[in-house]
Amino acid sequence: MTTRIDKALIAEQNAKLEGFVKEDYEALGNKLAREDINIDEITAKAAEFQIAVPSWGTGTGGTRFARFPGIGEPRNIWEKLEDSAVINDLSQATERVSPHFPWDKVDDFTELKQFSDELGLKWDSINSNTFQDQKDQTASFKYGSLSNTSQESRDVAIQHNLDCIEWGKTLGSKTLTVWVGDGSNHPGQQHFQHAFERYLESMKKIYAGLPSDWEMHIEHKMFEPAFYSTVIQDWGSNILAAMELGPQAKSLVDLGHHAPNVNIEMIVSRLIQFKKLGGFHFNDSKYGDDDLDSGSLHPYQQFLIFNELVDAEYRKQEGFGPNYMLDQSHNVTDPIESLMNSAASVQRSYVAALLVNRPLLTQYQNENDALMASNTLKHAFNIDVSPILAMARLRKGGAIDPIATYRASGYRKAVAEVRPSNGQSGSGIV
Ligand code: RM4
Ligand code: MN
Ligand code: MN
Repeated sequence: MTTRIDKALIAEQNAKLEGFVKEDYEALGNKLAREDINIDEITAKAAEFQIAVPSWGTGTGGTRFARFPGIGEPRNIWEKLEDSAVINDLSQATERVSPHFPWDKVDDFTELKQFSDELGLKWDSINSNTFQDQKDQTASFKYGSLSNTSQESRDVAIQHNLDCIEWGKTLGSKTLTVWVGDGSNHPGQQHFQHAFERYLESMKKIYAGLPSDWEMHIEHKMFEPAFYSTVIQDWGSNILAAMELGPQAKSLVDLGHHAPNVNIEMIVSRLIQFKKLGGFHFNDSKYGDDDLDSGSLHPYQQFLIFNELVDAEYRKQEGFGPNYMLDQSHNVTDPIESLMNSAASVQRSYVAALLVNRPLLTQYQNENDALMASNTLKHAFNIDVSPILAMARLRKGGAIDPIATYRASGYRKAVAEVRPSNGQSGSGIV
């Protein structure tokens, strides 16, 4: 049984707000017209914007200490898809789901594809998982996967990634995202160069199994689960690996995987310049890989990243077209609400970046007018684009206020009836 949000409820909730949205939209339209911006063109672009939902994000997350599950949590990929459909129905910005294997492994991938088709969902990048051992695994990942000193462990990890490609083909995906937890916890534990060599040798075998129209996205992460060094630690190691592997290998930027205060937007620019920007995992962070909701803490940073992305779009930069995905851990909120909120937050940054007066910015940059260049960006960032986002949703049949409509639907309570808890409340990052 699939519980969906009743279209009549969306219409009823929208009817309460439609008049106000139209008024605000008209006022914003007049304001933007004074800057020679056609609001409807921006709204059309906002409506096209899509960001993928991570399948694991639909469940309540946790920390190394504990996990406090919510009611009606999805217990398998079928239920995660149902929740993803709700998120997309209301937000109209998340038609893709990014699965994680083997967590989401099923016996019949054709059946899974049929189910996602019925829900109007598509599949984004496939995430492999070699950071934990699976039941009956023949060789352990305790000391790493693709870079393990044992050939046997490396082979298991390589085969798992090749399997992911096969499953992804049935689902219609075109990307494999590889993040490994490989690294060390003690100085001297690992020979840095040899570990990286082993990683590259393994990755070359996976790359060789990539269909010609696929990309492989490499995700770096500074720490955790290895706390002294990780094999793909930063964007430097990441781009080196991507360059070594070939044009189908690109780098993925997870916002939480950098050292504090790193200039992520500049990294994005470098990756764009060298045709190596594969995609994003959006989230926010204060200390490390906190997996806080996107834009909840550093909305200006998120905007500055989109400023680079829109700039690349504006310049028609060759080979540009990154995958956008959320990757957050929802420990104290309803994951559906957080994902809808975050999708809108990222969409907001994109739309605000579309409002930057680029010829003027270029002029200020060329004149070395630092203050006015900076003000040009701030001006766009400070425009409240909420009416554009609301109108984009309304025009596509979504909810003007996704969270209010979701709460009015009673969805979580309804699914709690048919999804009794399986009693698992162990700790864990996801
Ligand atoms: C990692 C990383 C990966 C995600 C896992 C669950 O920190 O962000 O993208 O697959 O968490
Ligand atoms: Mn990630
Ligand atoms: Mn992470």
